This record gives sequence, C-alpha cells and structure tokens, in this order.
Amino acid sequence: MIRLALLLLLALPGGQVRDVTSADGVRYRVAWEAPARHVAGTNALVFRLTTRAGRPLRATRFAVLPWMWMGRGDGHATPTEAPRETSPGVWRVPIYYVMPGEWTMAVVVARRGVRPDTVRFAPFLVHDR
Ligand SMILES: [Cu+2]
Repeated sequence: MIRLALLLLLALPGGQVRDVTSADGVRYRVAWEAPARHVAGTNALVFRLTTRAGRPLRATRFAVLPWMWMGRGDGHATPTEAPRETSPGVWRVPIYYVMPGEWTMAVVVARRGVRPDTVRFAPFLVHDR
C-alpha cells in the first residue's frame, strides 16, 4: 500500500502537491496533475485547485512561471499559452520547453480581493524526447 502510494506520488511531476494558506486565511491545495513526463517541445500542464473540503477553488486568475537556471545567475523562461480553466478548479496550460534539463515552476493563484499567492514547486526534469 505504501509502495503504491509512493509510485503514485512519483508519477506526478516531482510528487507535486502544495498546500497554501492565503493572506485571508483560506487554505487550499494545488495539485500538479500532468504531464507525468515532461519532454522538450510541446506539453500540456494541468493543475487542480481544491479547497480543504475538496471542492474546486474559484480562482480569478492563474498563471505559470517556468524557469531554467543556466548558471552564474542567468536563466530563461519558455513560451506558454494562456491558461484555461477547463472544468471548475482545473487549469490547463500549453507550454513549449525550449530546452531539456532541470526546470523550476511556480504558479500564481489569484482570488477576488485577496493578494495573489505564488506557489513554488520542486525542480523537475524535462527529457530530451
Ligand atoms: Cu536553458
């Protein structure tokens, strides 16, 4: 059972779930659900936002901040399309990784009238196809 849970966790990009407490005290969860394996070129990122009760979180804005550090303080982003809420709380973002290697990802979640949250995920690997 524990082994299965571990496998499921590893199937997510870096086991990527983050619990967030907003400036107004509201707690919610950001689960990075796809893709299981990132490849150089086109991918579709999928994030699910849920309240503590497990209901979809209503965000007014969602943004992704992909970044690759290249050394000596240099780095670069990569092209993404506008995030789209495909079902309540589920955000889909087409992305084009310009390089394989280690990337970082942060997402910005905004709700009406509350300071936006920036949620950082652990570094993950983009494979060369
Ligand atoms: Cu690079």
